[in-house]
Amino acid sequence: MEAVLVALVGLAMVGGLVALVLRRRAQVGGASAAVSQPDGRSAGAFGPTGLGTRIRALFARGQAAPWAELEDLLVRADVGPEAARSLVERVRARAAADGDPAALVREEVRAALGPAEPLRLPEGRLGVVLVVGVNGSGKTTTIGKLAWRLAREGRRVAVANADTFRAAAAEQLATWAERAGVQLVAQQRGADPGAVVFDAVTSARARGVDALLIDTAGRLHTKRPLMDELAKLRRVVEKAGAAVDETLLVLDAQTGQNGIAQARAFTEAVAVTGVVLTKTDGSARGGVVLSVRAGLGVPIRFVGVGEGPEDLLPFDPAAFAERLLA
Ligand SMILES: Nc1nc2c(ncn2[C@@H]2O[C@H](COP(=O)(O)OP(=O)(O)OP(=O)(O)O)[C@@H](O)[C@H]2O)c(=O)[nH]1
Ligand SMILES: [Mg+2]
Repeated sequence: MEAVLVALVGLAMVGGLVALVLRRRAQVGGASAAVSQPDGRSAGAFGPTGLGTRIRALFARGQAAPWAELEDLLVRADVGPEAARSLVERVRARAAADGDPAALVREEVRAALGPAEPLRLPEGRLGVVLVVGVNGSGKTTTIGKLAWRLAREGRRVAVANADTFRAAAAEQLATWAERAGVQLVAQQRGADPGAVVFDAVTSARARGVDALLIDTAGRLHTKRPLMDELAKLRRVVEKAGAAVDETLLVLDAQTGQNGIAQARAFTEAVAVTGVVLTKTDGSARGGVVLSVRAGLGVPIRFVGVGEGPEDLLPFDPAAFAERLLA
């Protein structure tokens, strides 16, 4: 009897262990198959806008078709003049038949943003992400948070500091690499960014890294040689035997329409594949999301909602539209 009991307990323990191992594999595998799937939390990015309330109040006044006022409300929420005009046109065309303008605005915002488009990294070979943007937009912080997220999803991650211009840049990235538990490739200040990138790709390939995130120096879109340098870095990645899979443009949500104009120059100089909209935690003007989508034609991959490692959320358009027009 005792022997049977011992055998049963033993079996249960082995069973538990197997279940635990299987669960761990599923977690890692599941996460890496679907990189950064939207989790709906990005709806918390911007503070309450009150836009839905204002739109409903506008139409409740009984005044005949306040379309100009609606357009004005949208522009003030940073939607951007062109995107606001076309949004109002579409709502107006449907309003006679469909009723509730606030609900129509929400539907049209959703449609304008399209589906969620998470970061795309390859499976089974090195994925390279180049991170670009103007000074202080949040590039280094975004790399730190992204490294942290990808490492938590079970990927082997490395970060490279191609910002050899600013004295404190390497130190800042080193702190993030340590926090995220990922490998750092850096050289001394003043080194050629191309050389850093070549080294980083070579060493990442040798070590079987899954994702290499490259930080670049902040630059003004008006400085031609610096913009050309970004194109050069892309070629260096190729020379080292890899390819840039994603070029993320980091954009400060608080810079409004001026930021969009700068961003457009970036998309013209380098093949930007996605935008990371940072500092959305300090902004109530969520309309900037629409300006980015309409003005740049590039999907928003993530939103930054703070300075901590967990403060980078996959962008969820549906949840965002709900919240903007709540
Ligand atoms: N609140 C908040 N702060 C952020 C966010 N992203 C970045 N920051 C802060 O913005 C400041 C600039 O961030 P960096 O990551 O150094 O910006 P950068 O683009 O690398 O700057 P340069 O390398 O000088 O061009 C830092 O104080 C960050 O902590 C965010 O999503 N929310
Ligand atoms: Mg930086």
